[in-house]
Amino acid sequence: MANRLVISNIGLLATPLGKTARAGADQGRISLRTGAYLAAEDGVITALGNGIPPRELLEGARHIDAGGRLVTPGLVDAHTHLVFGGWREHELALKRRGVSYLDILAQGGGILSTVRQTREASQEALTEKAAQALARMLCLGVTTCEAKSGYGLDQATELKQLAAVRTLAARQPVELVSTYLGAHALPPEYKDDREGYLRLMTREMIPMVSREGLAEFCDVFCETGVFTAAEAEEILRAAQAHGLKAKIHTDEIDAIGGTELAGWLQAVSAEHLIAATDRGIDALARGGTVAVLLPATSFYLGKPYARARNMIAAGVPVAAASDYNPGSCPSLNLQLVMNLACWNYKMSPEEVLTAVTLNAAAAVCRADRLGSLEPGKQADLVIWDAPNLDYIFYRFGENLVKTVIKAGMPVSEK
Ligand code: IZC
Ligand code: ZN
Repeated sequence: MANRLVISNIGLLATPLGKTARAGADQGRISLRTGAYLAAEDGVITALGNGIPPRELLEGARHIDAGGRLVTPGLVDAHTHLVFGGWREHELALKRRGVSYLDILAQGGGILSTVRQTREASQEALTEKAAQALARMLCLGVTTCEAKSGYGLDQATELKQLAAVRTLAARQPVELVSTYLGAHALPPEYKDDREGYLRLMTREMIPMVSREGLAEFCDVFCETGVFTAAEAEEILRAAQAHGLKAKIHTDEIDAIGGTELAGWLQAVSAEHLIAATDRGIDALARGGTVAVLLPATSFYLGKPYARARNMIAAGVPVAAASDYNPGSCPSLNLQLVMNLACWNYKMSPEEVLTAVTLNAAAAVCRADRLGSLEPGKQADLVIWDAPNLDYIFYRFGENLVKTVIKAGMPVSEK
Protein backbone atom coordinates (compact mmCIF):
# COMPACT_ATOMS: atom_id res chain seq x y z
CA MET A 1 0.00 0.00 0.00
CA ALA A 2 1.30 3.37 -0.96
CA ASN A 3 1.79 5.79 1.87
CA ARG A 4 -0.40 8.77 0.97
CA LEU A 5 -0.78 12.20 2.54
CA VAL A 6 -3.18 15.06 1.82
CA ILE A 7 -2.89 18.49 3.40
CA SER A 8 -6.01 20.56 2.87
CA ASN A 9 -7.16 24.03 3.87
CA ILE A 10 -3.74 25.65 3.34
CA GLY A 11 -4.28 29.40 3.81
CA LEU A 12 -1.18 30.26 1.77
CA LEU A 13 1.26 27.88 0.11
CA ALA A 14 4.48 29.85 -0.45
CA THR A 15 7.34 28.27 -2.36
CA PRO A 16 10.08 29.02 -4.83
CA LEU A 17 9.89 26.86 -7.97
CA GLY A 18 12.44 24.90 -9.95
CA LYS A 19 15.30 22.47 -9.60
CA THR A 20 18.14 24.98 -9.58
CA ALA A 21 19.17 27.97 -7.47
CA ARG A 22 17.28 31.21 -8.15
CA ALA A 23 19.39 34.32 -8.77
CA GLY A 24 18.81 38.03 -9.33
CA ALA A 25 15.16 39.12 -9.52
CA ASP A 26 14.14 35.43 -9.67
CA GLN A 27 15.25 34.97 -6.06
CA GLY A 28 12.16 36.93 -4.94
CA ARG A 29 9.74 35.50 -7.53
CA ILE A 30 8.01 32.73 -5.66
CA SER A 31 4.70 30.95 -6.09
CA LEU A 32 1.93 32.11 -3.71
CA ARG A 33 -1.19 29.95 -3.80
CA THR A 34 -4.13 30.72 -1.53
CA GLY A 35 -6.75 28.19 -0.44
CA ALA A 36 -4.60 25.25 -1.54
CA TYR A 37 -4.18 21.55 -0.98
CA LEU A 38 -1.16 19.30 -1.47
CA ALA A 39 -1.03 15.53 -1.99
CA ALA A 40 1.96 13.20 -1.68
CA GLU A 41 2.58 9.51 -2.24
CA ASP A 42 5.49 7.59 -0.79
CA GLY A 43 7.10 10.83 0.29
CA VAL A 44 6.90 12.59 -3.10
CA ILE A 45 4.50 15.41 -3.99
CA THR A 46 1.97 14.25 -6.58
CA ALA A 47 -0.52 17.11 -6.78
CA LEU A 48 -1.16 20.70 -5.77
CA GLY A 49 -4.52 22.30 -6.23
CA ASN A 50 -6.99 24.90 -5.05
CA GLY A 51 -10.11 24.43 -2.98
CA ILE A 52 -11.31 21.09 -1.62
CA PRO A 53 -9.18 18.08 -2.56
CA PRO A 54 -10.93 15.55 -4.84
CA ARG A 55 -12.42 12.55 -3.02
CA GLU A 56 -10.16 10.01 -4.76
CA LEU A 57 -7.09 11.80 -3.36
CA LEU A 58 -8.46 11.62 0.19
CA GLU A 59 -9.42 7.92 0.09
CA GLY A 60 -6.94 5.87 2.10
CA ALA A 61 -4.70 8.90 2.70
CA ARG A 62 -3.55 10.46 5.96
CA HIS A 63 -5.41 13.80 6.02
CA ILE A 64 -4.11 16.94 7.73
CA ASP A 65 -6.28 20.06 7.86
CA ALA A 66 -3.86 23.01 7.85
CA GLY A 67 -6.55 25.26 9.34
CA GLY A 68 -5.89 28.15 6.96
CA ARG A 69 -2.22 28.35 7.90
CA LEU A 70 0.94 29.14 5.91
CA VAL A 71 2.79 26.19 4.37
CA THR A 72 6.35 26.41 3.03
CA PRO A 73 9.03 23.92 2.04
CA GLY A 74 10.98 22.40 4.92
CA LEU A 75 13.95 24.59 5.83
CA VAL A 76 17.44 23.56 4.72
CA ASP A 77 20.32 24.56 7.00
CA ALA A 78 23.22 24.54 4.52
CA HIS A 79 26.04 25.37 6.96
CA THR A 80 26.52 23.89 10.42
CA HIS A 81 29.34 22.53 12.57
CA LEU A 82 26.90 20.05 14.07
CA VAL A 83 29.20 17.58 15.84
CA PHE A 84 31.43 18.98 18.59
CA GLY A 85 32.52 18.31 22.15
CA GLY A 86 31.95 20.85 24.96
CA TRP A 87 31.05 24.52 24.67
CA ARG A 88 33.05 27.78 24.87
CA GLU A 89 31.10 29.93 27.28
CA HIS A 90 34.41 30.75 28.99
CA GLU A 91 35.15 32.95 25.94
CA LEU A 92 32.17 35.19 26.63
CA ALA A 93 34.08 37.45 29.02
CA LEU A 94 37.01 37.68 26.56
CA LYS A 95 34.66 38.62 23.75
CA ARG A 96 32.91 41.19 25.91
CA ARG A 97 36.31 42.75 26.65
CA GLY A 98 36.79 43.07 22.88
CA VAL A 99 39.28 40.25 22.26
CA SER A 100 38.68 39.25 18.63
CA TYR A 101 37.70 35.83 17.31
CA LEU A 102 41.03 35.46 15.48
CA ASP A 103 43.05 36.59 18.54
CA ILE A 104 41.33 33.95 20.69
CA LEU A 105 42.23 31.34 18.05
CA ALA A 106 45.84 32.57 17.80
CA GLN A 107 46.15 32.13 21.60
CA GLY A 108 45.21 28.44 21.26
CA GLY A 109 41.55 28.97 22.18
CA GLY A 110 38.55 29.17 19.87
CA ILE A 111 38.44 26.29 17.40
CA LEU A 112 41.45 24.67 19.10
CA SER A 113 39.61 24.61 22.42
CA THR A 114 36.75 22.72 20.75
CA VAL A 115 39.31 20.43 19.05
CA ARG A 116 40.61 19.41 22.50
CA GLN A 117 37.09 18.75 23.80
CA THR A 118 36.09 16.83 20.66
CA ARG A 119 39.20 14.64 20.77
CA GLU A 120 38.36 13.73 24.37
CA ALA A 121 34.70 12.90 23.73
CA SER A 122 33.55 9.39 22.79
CA GLN A 123 31.79 8.83 19.50
CA GLU A 124 28.62 7.95 21.43
CA ALA A 125 28.73 11.18 23.44
CA LEU A 126 29.26 13.27 20.28
CA THR A 127 26.43 11.46 18.51
CA GLU A 128 24.06 11.95 21.45
CA LYS A 129 24.81 15.65 21.74
CA ALA A 130 24.35 16.23 17.99
CA ALA A 131 21.11 14.19 18.07
CA GLN A 132 19.70 16.60 20.65
CA ALA A 133 20.63 19.57 18.48
CA LEU A 134 18.98 17.94 15.44
CA ALA A 135 15.79 17.29 17.41
CA ARG A 136 15.61 21.00 18.28
CA MET A 137 16.33 22.02 14.68
CA LEU A 138 13.53 19.76 13.49
CA CYS A 139 11.01 21.48 15.81
CA LEU A 140 12.17 24.78 14.32
CA GLY A 141 11.34 23.59 10.79
CA VAL A 142 14.69 22.23 9.55
CA THR A 143 14.29 19.07 7.45
CA THR A 144 17.79 18.95 5.92
CA CYS A 145 21.08 19.91 7.54
CA GLU A 146 24.68 20.08 6.38
CA ALA A 147 27.25 19.00 8.98
CA LYS A 148 30.99 19.67 8.90
CA SER A 149 33.84 17.87 10.58
CA GLY A 150 36.89 19.96 11.51
CA TYR A 151 37.16 19.60 15.28
CA GLY A 152 39.51 16.61 15.10
CA LEU A 153 42.25 17.74 12.73
CA ASP A 154 43.71 14.28 13.24
CA GLN A 155 42.62 11.20 11.39
CA ALA A 156 40.92 9.40 14.28
CA THR A 157 38.83 12.34 15.47
CA GLU A 158 37.82 13.55 12.00
CA LEU A 159 36.62 10.01 11.30
CA LYS A 160 34.83 9.95 14.66
CA GLN A 161 32.90 13.11 13.71
CA LEU A 162 32.06 11.85 10.22
CA ALA A 163 30.96 8.50 11.65
CA ALA A 164 28.65 10.31 14.10
CA VAL A 165 27.01 12.06 11.14
CA ARG A 166 26.60 8.74 9.33
CA THR A 167 24.97 7.17 12.42
CA LEU A 168 22.63 10.13 12.85
CA ALA A 169 21.63 10.09 9.19
CA ALA A 170 20.16 6.64 9.72
CA ARG A 171 18.42 7.16 13.04
CA GLN A 172 16.46 10.43 12.97
CA PRO A 173 14.37 12.30 10.36
CA VAL A 174 16.57 15.28 9.43
CA GLU A 175 18.45 14.50 6.20
CA LEU A 176 22.17 15.09 6.71
CA VAL A 177 24.81 16.26 4.26
CA SER A 178 28.36 15.49 5.29
CA THR A 179 31.33 17.82 4.72
CA TYR A 180 35.01 17.15 5.48
CA LEU A 181 36.56 20.31 7.00
CA GLY A 182 40.04 19.07 7.93
CA ALA A 183 41.30 22.53 6.92
CA HIS A 184 39.51 24.28 9.79
CA ALA A 185 42.69 25.20 11.69
CA LEU A 186 46.31 24.07 11.79
CA PRO A 187 46.46 21.25 14.36
CA PRO A 188 48.88 21.82 17.28
CA GLU A 189 50.99 18.80 16.19
CA TYR A 190 51.72 20.56 12.88
CA LYS A 191 52.27 24.02 14.35
CA ASP A 192 55.69 24.22 12.67
CA ASP A 193 54.88 22.09 9.64
CA ARG A 194 52.05 23.55 7.53
CA GLU A 195 53.31 21.65 4.50
CA GLY A 196 53.10 18.40 6.42
CA TYR A 197 49.45 19.00 7.36
CA LEU A 198 48.56 19.97 3.78
CA ARG A 199 50.20 16.73 2.61
CA LEU A 200 48.28 14.70 5.19
CA MET A 201 44.99 16.19 4.01
CA THR A 202 45.58 16.05 0.27
CA ARG A 203 47.37 12.68 0.10
CA GLU A 204 45.72 10.70 2.89
CA MET A 205 42.60 12.21 4.45
CA ILE A 206 40.82 13.42 1.30
CA PRO A 207 41.40 10.16 -0.62
CA MET A 208 40.21 8.14 2.39
CA VAL A 209 37.10 10.28 3.08
CA SER A 210 36.16 9.95 -0.58
CA ARG A 211 36.89 6.21 -0.79
CA GLU A 212 34.84 5.46 2.33
CA GLY A 213 31.97 7.72 1.22
CA LEU A 214 32.20 9.66 4.48
CA ALA A 215 31.56 13.09 2.96
CA GLU A 216 30.17 14.65 -0.21
CA PHE A 217 31.87 18.00 0.23
CA CYS A 218 35.26 19.36 1.24
CA ASP A 219 35.46 22.77 2.90
CA VAL A 220 38.37 25.04 3.90
CA PHE A 221 38.50 27.93 6.42
CA CYS A 222 40.29 30.45 4.18
CA GLU A 223 40.97 33.44 6.42
CA THR A 224 43.82 35.59 7.77
CA GLY A 225 45.88 33.45 10.16
CA VAL A 226 44.13 30.21 9.15
CA PHE A 227 44.57 28.97 5.53
CA THR A 228 45.60 31.20 2.62
CA ALA A 229 43.83 31.27 -0.75
CA ALA A 230 46.77 29.39 -2.30
CA GLU A 231 46.50 26.67 0.35
CA ALA A 232 42.72 26.53 -0.07
CA GLU A 233 43.22 26.09 -3.81
CA GLU A 234 45.60 23.17 -3.29
CA ILE A 235 43.19 21.45 -0.88
CA LEU A 236 40.04 22.02 -2.93
CA ARG A 237 41.69 20.93 -6.20
CA ALA A 238 42.76 17.69 -4.48
CA ALA A 239 39.21 17.27 -3.17
CA GLN A 240 37.67 17.83 -6.59
CA ALA A 241 40.13 15.35 -8.14
CA HIS A 242 38.81 12.78 -5.64
CA GLY A 243 35.17 13.49 -6.39
CA LEU A 244 34.42 15.68 -3.35
CA LYS A 245 32.59 18.91 -4.16
CA ALA A 246 34.07 22.22 -3.03
CA LYS A 247 32.85 24.63 -0.37
CA ILE A 248 34.84 27.43 1.21
CA HIS A 249 34.53 29.58 4.35
CA THR A 250 36.05 32.82 3.24
CA ASP A 251 36.39 36.58 3.50
CA GLU A 252 34.57 36.54 6.85
CA ILE A 253 36.99 39.00 8.36
CA ASP A 254 39.40 40.07 5.60
CA ALA A 255 39.20 39.83 1.81
CA ILE A 256 42.05 37.46 1.03
CA GLY A 257 41.00 36.16 -2.38
CA GLY A 258 38.89 33.21 -1.28
CA THR A 259 35.70 34.49 -2.89
CA GLU A 260 37.46 34.88 -6.24
CA LEU A 261 38.93 31.40 -5.81
CA ALA A 262 35.47 29.91 -5.15
CA GLY A 263 34.23 31.30 -8.47
CA TRP A 264 37.29 30.15 -10.43
CA LEU A 265 37.01 26.65 -8.98
CA GLN A 266 33.25 26.64 -9.61
CA ALA A 267 32.82 25.72 -5.97
CA VAL A 268 29.26 24.71 -5.11
CA SER A 269 29.14 27.36 -2.39
CA ALA A 270 31.12 30.09 -0.67
CA GLU A 271 30.21 31.01 2.89
CA HIS A 272 30.38 34.14 5.12
CA LEU A 273 31.62 36.65 2.47
CA ILE A 274 31.29 39.66 4.78
CA ALA A 275 34.39 41.30 3.31
CA ALA A 276 33.97 39.96 -0.26
CA THR A 277 35.03 42.44 -2.94
CA ASP A 278 33.06 43.37 -6.08
CA ARG A 279 35.53 41.27 -8.05
CA GLY A 280 34.85 38.32 -5.77
CA ILE A 281 31.10 38.73 -6.18
CA ASP A 282 31.49 38.80 -9.99
CA ALA A 283 33.58 35.63 -9.80
CA LEU A 284 30.81 33.88 -7.84
CA ALA A 285 28.25 34.89 -10.47
CA ARG A 286 30.48 33.56 -13.27
CA GLY A 287 31.25 30.34 -11.40
CA GLY A 288 27.59 29.59 -10.60
CA THR A 289 28.57 29.46 -6.91
CA VAL A 290 25.87 29.89 -4.25
CA ALA A 291 26.67 32.54 -1.60
CA VAL A 292 25.79 31.04 1.79
CA LEU A 293 25.40 33.99 4.16
CA LEU A 294 25.45 33.58 7.93
CA PRO A 295 23.74 36.60 9.55
CA ALA A 296 23.54 35.13 13.06
CA THR A 297 27.36 34.99 13.07
CA SER A 298 27.58 38.68 12.11
CA PHE A 299 25.16 39.39 14.94
CA TYR A 300 27.05 37.31 17.49
CA LEU A 301 30.53 38.59 16.60
CA GLY A 302 29.32 42.17 16.22
CA LYS A 303 30.54 42.19 12.61
CA PRO A 304 29.10 43.90 9.55
CA TYR A 305 26.54 42.02 7.48
CA ALA A 306 27.50 40.58 4.08
CA ARG A 307 26.45 42.66 1.05
CA ALA A 308 23.51 40.48 0.07
CA ARG A 309 21.87 43.16 -2.10
CA ASN A 310 25.03 43.57 -4.19
CA MET A 311 25.21 39.80 -4.58
CA ILE A 312 21.58 39.55 -5.70
CA ALA A 313 22.11 42.47 -8.10
CA ALA A 314 25.17 40.70 -9.56
CA GLY A 315 23.16 37.53 -10.20
CA VAL A 316 24.63 35.43 -7.38
CA PRO A 317 22.09 33.04 -5.79
CA VAL A 318 21.98 33.80 -2.06
CA ALA A 319 21.30 31.22 0.64
CA ALA A 320 21.21 31.84 4.40
CA ALA A 321 22.25 29.35 7.07
CA SER A 322 22.83 29.15 10.81
CA ASP A 323 26.59 28.38 11.10
CA TYR A 324 25.64 26.54 14.32
CA ASN A 325 28.95 26.06 16.20
CA PRO A 326 30.21 26.52 19.78
CA GLY A 327 32.26 29.66 19.00
CA SER A 328 30.89 32.20 16.57
CA CYS A 329 27.25 31.07 16.56
CA PRO A 330 26.02 28.94 19.46
CA SER A 331 22.45 29.09 18.08
CA LEU A 332 20.76 26.64 15.73
CA ASN A 333 17.65 28.76 15.19
CA LEU A 334 17.13 29.18 11.44
CA GLN A 335 14.00 31.24 12.08
CA LEU A 336 16.18 33.84 13.80
CA VAL A 337 18.50 33.72 10.77
CA MET A 338 15.47 34.47 8.56
CA ASN A 339 14.58 37.52 10.66
CA LEU A 340 18.16 38.77 10.62
CA ALA A 341 18.42 38.26 6.85
CA CYS A 342 15.24 40.25 6.30
CA TRP A 343 16.26 43.21 8.45
CA ASN A 344 20.04 43.30 8.03
CA TYR A 345 20.52 42.09 4.46
CA LYS A 346 17.42 44.06 3.47
CA MET A 347 16.06 41.01 1.70
CA SER A 348 12.31 40.63 1.14
CA PRO A 349 10.43 37.77 2.86
CA GLU A 350 10.15 36.09 -0.56
CA GLU A 351 13.93 36.35 -1.15
CA VAL A 352 14.68 35.01 2.32
CA LEU A 353 12.29 32.09 1.87
CA THR A 354 14.20 31.11 -1.29
CA ALA A 355 17.47 31.58 0.65
CA VAL A 356 16.55 28.97 3.28
CA THR A 357 14.81 26.51 0.96
CA LEU A 358 15.64 26.17 -2.75
CA ASN A 359 18.95 28.08 -2.75
CA ALA A 360 20.05 26.31 0.43
CA ALA A 361 19.16 22.99 -1.21
CA ALA A 362 21.29 24.05 -4.21
CA ALA A 363 24.17 24.83 -1.82
CA VAL A 364 24.12 21.14 -0.82
CA CYS A 365 23.41 19.85 -4.37
CA ARG A 366 19.88 18.72 -3.59
CA ALA A 367 17.78 21.28 -5.47
CA ASP A 368 16.62 18.59 -7.91
CA ARG A 369 14.80 16.82 -5.05
CA LEU A 370 14.37 19.29 -2.17
CA GLY A 371 13.76 22.99 -1.49
CA SER A 372 10.41 23.61 -3.21
CA LEU A 373 6.84 22.31 -3.15
CA GLU A 374 5.85 21.04 -6.59
CA PRO A 375 5.03 17.66 -8.10
CA GLY A 376 8.07 15.39 -8.21
CA LYS A 377 9.81 17.01 -5.23
CA GLN A 378 10.06 15.33 -1.84
CA ALA A 379 7.21 16.25 0.53
CA ASP A 380 9.35 18.09 3.12
CA LEU A 381 7.28 20.94 4.47
CA VAL A 382 6.38 23.16 7.38
CA ILE A 383 2.91 24.19 8.54
CA TRP A 384 3.43 27.49 10.34
CA ASP A 385 1.39 29.02 13.11
CA ALA A 386 0.99 31.97 10.78
CA PRO A 387 -1.62 33.14 8.27
CA ASN A 388 0.81 34.53 5.68
CA LEU A 389 4.50 34.90 4.81
CA ASP A 390 5.04 38.40 6.22
CA TYR A 391 3.86 37.18 9.63
CA ILE A 392 6.89 34.93 10.20
CA PHE A 393 9.21 37.89 9.58
CA TYR A 394 7.07 40.29 11.58
CA ARG A 395 7.14 38.11 14.72
CA PHE A 396 10.51 37.01 16.07
CA GLY A 397 12.21 35.31 18.97
CA GLU A 398 9.85 32.37 19.33
CA ASN A 399 9.20 29.21 17.39
CA LEU A 400 6.37 29.79 14.91
CA VAL A 401 6.39 26.26 13.47
CA LYS A 402 3.33 24.11 14.11
CA THR A 403 3.92 20.88 12.15
CA VAL A 404 6.93 19.51 10.31
CA ILE A 405 6.53 16.88 7.57
CA LYS A 406 9.56 14.95 6.28
CA ALA A 407 9.16 12.82 3.14
CA GLY A 408 5.40 12.78 3.61
CA MET A 409 5.46 11.83 7.31
CA PRO A 410 4.61 14.14 10.23
CA VAL A 411 7.76 14.24 12.38
CA SER A 412 7.16 17.17 14.72
CA GLU A 413 3.95 18.66 16.10
CA LYS A 414 3.42 21.54 18.50
O1 IZC B 1 34.33 26.72 16.26
O2 IZC B 1 34.75 28.80 15.84
N1 IZC B 1 34.22 30.23 11.92
N2 IZC B 1 34.82 28.16 12.14
C1 IZC B 1 35.00 29.25 11.29
C2 IZC B 1 34.04 28.44 13.12
C3 IZC B 1 33.66 29.76 13.00
C4 IZC B 1 33.66 27.49 14.17
C5 IZC B 1 34.29 27.71 15.49
ZN1 ZN C 1 31.25 27.74 9.63
